[in-house]
Amino acid sequence: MHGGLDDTICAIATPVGQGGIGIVRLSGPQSLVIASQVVRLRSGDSLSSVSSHTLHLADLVLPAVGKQDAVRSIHTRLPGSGLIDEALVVYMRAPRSFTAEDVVEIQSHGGSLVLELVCRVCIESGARMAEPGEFTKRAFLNGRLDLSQAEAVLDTIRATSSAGLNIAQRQLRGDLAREIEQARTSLLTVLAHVEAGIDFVDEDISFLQRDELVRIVREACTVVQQLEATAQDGRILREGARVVILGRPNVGKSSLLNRLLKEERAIVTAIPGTTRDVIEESIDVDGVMIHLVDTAGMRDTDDVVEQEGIKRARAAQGEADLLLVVVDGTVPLTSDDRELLIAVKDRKHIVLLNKADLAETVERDAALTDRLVYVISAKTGMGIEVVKSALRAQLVSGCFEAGESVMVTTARHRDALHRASASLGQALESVRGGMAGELVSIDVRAAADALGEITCAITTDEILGRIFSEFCVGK
Ligand SMILES: Nc1nc2c(ncn2[C@@H]2O[C@H](COP(=O)(O)OP(=O)(O)O)[C@@H](O)[C@H]2O)c(=O)[nH]1
Ligand SMILES: [Mg+2]
Repeated sequence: MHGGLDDTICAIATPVGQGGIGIVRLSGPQSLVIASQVVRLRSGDSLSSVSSHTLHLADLVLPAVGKQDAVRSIHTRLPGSGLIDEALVVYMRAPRSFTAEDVVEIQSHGGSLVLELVCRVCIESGARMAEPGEFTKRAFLNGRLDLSQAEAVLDTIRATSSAGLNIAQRQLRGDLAREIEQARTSLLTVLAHVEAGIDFVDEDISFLQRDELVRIVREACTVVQQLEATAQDGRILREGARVVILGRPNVGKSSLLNRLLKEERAIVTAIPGTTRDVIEESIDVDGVMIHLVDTAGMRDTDDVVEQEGIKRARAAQGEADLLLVVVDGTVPLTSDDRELLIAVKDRKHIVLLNKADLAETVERDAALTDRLVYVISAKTGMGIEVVKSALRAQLVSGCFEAGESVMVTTARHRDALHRASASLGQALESVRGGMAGELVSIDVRAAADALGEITCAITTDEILGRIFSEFCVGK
């Protein structure tokens, strides 16, 4: 990725394809000059004379054929008037823009040729094609967003559930960053004291001071551990949860999937072995996205297609956040049922006794004790709403529901918090063991640095590259 901020970047900021409106975005010192090559204001004024943050009607035109071959080649693609489209154009003067640089956004009709031509002219006029995520990266490098906020831009774009969006928005507004920075600052204070010669084990200093330092470290440790504990929920709220439906053939797995989706997605027949592939669909349960996976029933079979299906079912089982084990509740458990129940014993799972509309559900079996068990009918819908609530409750602990607490959603943050918490634990251990202040401070420093990675007070090109490469061009 190019590092410099002195060039002007350009990209189509709206999705590929046809749309009512499409936006080409320019950011950098030459934005106005470059945009002027393609923008002719209807008012007749020059683009550089408009007030910042005002919208102007304009024609988009090809510049006169110059010496450059590139411009000539655009002309051959658009013979005639040289008119590309009409547009609304806005100029946002630095630093009051997304990137904190001079930005021009050209809002034309959303045809891909139109947007491509506008981009081409901008590039022929001196702009550089933006790299994926480069606008957001500039916002970060120019100090308008910290790294956790930049990541929240991506989370906002990708959010598929209201809960995920809610967390992304809180993070974008700096809630996570504030909490992290608070903990980090207090650790830096501790370090400053230690470096100034105050030692945790020094007999000369007052207990008050020493205890105060220990208290600060302990407090930071609690904050870090609490944040780390939200990571599991956070990931599920950000990415959704994978729930895999398992059970022997014909117990009603596909019927359950259809019932949960409220559509006839999977083929249901009375013939065992109907589902041979892995079918995946998503539902939103009260703001939590659940990716449901229907699988081939587990059994011994000579059918090679079904064997492959069962192999895939096993693989899906491994990646699941939760397993829904379906059994036919109208008959006693079979050996296949028992085998499956043993296999999922240590996994998060819910057992569903299906077909309750047919007959009285058979008596409780010892194999079902100490498990979450629900009696349902996939056919009539009985018990399904209860199952949905149970699913959600099992997947997220609900700590985000309060609307107050900050949550951690990415593996990168979780990893940094984990290291910080380990270092702080070590520091407290050293204090208790009567170690010298310098030794304690090594761990406190490591913890502060790990926290700094989240907001990027501490950063490396590698971290930046990894984060921004996840974005698409134009963001
Ligand atoms: N009466 C009744 N029949 C059901 C129920 N769930 C599924 N079935 C029937 O059981 C058979 C197998 O269902 P299916 O969903 O294909 O099972 P799968 O093989 O586990 O996916 C079909 O004939 C369904 O109509 C239920 O709750 N009640
Ligand atoms: Mg099926």
